[in-house]
Amino acid sequence: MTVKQTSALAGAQQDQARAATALAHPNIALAKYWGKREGDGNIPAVPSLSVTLSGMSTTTTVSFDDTLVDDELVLNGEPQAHDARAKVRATQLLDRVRAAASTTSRARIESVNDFPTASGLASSASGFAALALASATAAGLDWDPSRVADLARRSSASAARSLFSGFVELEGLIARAVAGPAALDLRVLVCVTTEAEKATSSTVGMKLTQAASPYYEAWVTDATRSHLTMRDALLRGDFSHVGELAERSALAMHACAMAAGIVYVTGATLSALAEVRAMRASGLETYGTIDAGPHLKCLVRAEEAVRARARLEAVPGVLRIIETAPGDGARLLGGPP
Ligand code: 2P0
Repeated sequence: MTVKQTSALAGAQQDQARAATALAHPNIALAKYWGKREGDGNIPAVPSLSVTLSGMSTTTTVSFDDTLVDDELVLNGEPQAHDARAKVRATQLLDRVRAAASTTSRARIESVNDFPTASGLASSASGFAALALASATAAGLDWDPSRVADLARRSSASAARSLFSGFVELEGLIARAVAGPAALDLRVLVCVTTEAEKATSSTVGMKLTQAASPYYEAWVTDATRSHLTMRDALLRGDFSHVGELAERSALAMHACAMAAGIVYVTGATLSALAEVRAMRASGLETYGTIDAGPHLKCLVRAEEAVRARARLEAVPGVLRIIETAPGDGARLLGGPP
């Protein structure tokens, strides 16, 4: 046995691994964030208002282990290469945790999504929320949700919102719950149009939009104003007004991005949106929203979800529907062993 093997064995025997598992749901923005403030810190240029969605989840276990020479990431059962984008982003988050906890230990991360990854279904939101909570806990940091949200935001701004339950606002650095899951009797029907990863990440799409869209300034002005109007409508429990503003926010965001050449929608997305609008015209009140990917999300009152779902299932290009509802923020499933 070499000296290296002997010391590795001794390290394993002393096993100082500290572990925690966290579960987080993705969220979708009803009032969208698109664009970042100048400078470092990953701070959104506009406020956003989201709903955290039960019905889809990421579960992540982080184990700090003094015997590791590098962080390891296994995503949906697949070990990620040292320089894979997901692995690099995970290590950046862990580096912040290590600095705060005054440790140099590397960590093993195992993360599983029960829905398509990196295709515009907010897997980075639930992924970084779960990773932030699990890693801070595993490192022994006794942080409140706001502090964990700030850690998550630095990796993916929308992830800060998944720390909280129900309807959540992200304004500058701060994420906070605005209303609980029962504030609207809402269902969100996620119309999955592909299982593939998207070609342009949100981060890149935002940069290109800021650099090249002639409508970017108008977007920032309009998004800031309509966020406040939406918050008022939400606090009144006004489904119709929240829905109208949500559909408008999504279309404004995509119009702004499209003017810079960034197109996330496909024919299937637009077919599903057309069906949402046809339902609305015929008295079944539904609204559509679209994130940085080709899936259409349909907002509908809970008691009308079955009817809307049947109509959307018949739309060509809609592969399947995931039914979600306002849900809880990120939570721990297990602490240090
Ligand atoms: C949102 N999206 O408010 C908007 C609407 C997608 C469309 O936030 O660059 O993964 O990592 O902060 O948070 C998705 O972008 O982007 C997103 P980064 P993130 O939900």
